[in-house]
Amino acid sequence: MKLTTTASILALTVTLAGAASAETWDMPMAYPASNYHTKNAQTFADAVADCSDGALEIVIHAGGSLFGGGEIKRAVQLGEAQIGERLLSAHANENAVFSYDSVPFIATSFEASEALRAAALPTLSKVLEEQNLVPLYSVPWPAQGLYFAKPVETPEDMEGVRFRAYNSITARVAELAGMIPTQIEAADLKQALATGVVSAMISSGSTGVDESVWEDMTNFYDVKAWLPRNTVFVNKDAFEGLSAEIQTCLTQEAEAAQSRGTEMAAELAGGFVSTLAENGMDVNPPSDAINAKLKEIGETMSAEWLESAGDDGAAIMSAYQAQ
Ligand code: PCA
Repeated sequence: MKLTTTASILALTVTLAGAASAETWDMPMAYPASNYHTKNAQTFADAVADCSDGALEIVIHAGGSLFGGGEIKRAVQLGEAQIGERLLSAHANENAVFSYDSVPFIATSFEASEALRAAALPTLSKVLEEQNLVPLYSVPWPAQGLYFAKPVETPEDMEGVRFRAYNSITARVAELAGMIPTQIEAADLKQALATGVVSAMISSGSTGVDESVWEDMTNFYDVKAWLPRNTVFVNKDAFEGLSAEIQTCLTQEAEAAQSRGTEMAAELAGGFVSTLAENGMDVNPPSDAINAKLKEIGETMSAEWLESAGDDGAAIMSAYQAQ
């Protein structure tokens, strides 16, 4: 009896000591728990718990529940959360480099998106580091298509339509097409559609399925305009506070998460579009007239992006073209 008590006290002491040295990080994410980005991040968090022997626990807060999409980056910069995931292109107002992945028609396949990611990484890391952030991994969304609540065959059909934007690039596409953009997070999209605040958007089949947008929209045009990425980054001080072993555990699992997430996106892309059709949406390629208009918009926007992203932007694009 005495021995058992001593043993249990010992065990308790060891557990408490272990718990005291373990670190817990909050990881705010903007998209739903069911989304593949979020599932992939959960696998990443589990793998980090594993390779750090429980010393680093990452707790995921999906769907904007801890910080809304627009607040995640700042929260991690300030250390209010240690790690987070964000659609970085939504911060192009701070630095145009953040929207390197969303310039229309520059990279329109998974392969091209991967080449562009690699080309941009040195510049992106530099810019993020100046903001006290270290990039860990990024995963693409499937290619972006246009959603409407009516058939749209000509550029005139787009005029005056209220359009959900998720960053300044998508707002600019809308503007150049004569539509009226409002920036709305995916977490607020269903309500905005249901109440008629917006009736169109550009996004992937993934978000269309996550938000069952067939309840409010009827047409999907598979434009394949670009593949935006979600980027996972960590507060630089938090990262530097880790031991070298745990830093390696984190960066190795991040690398694995990037490949795994990219594969998930590519495998799921076709099914998302089929699900839109199965739920009654008309899925079509864009008409020639719409295509021509979008190409013209793309050219305007490429020139605008290069102008606003300056030398950093030029470095990214020439590294991309050199591949
Ligand atoms: N889904 C996200 C960003 C890009 C995408 O495909 C969204 O609509 O918010």
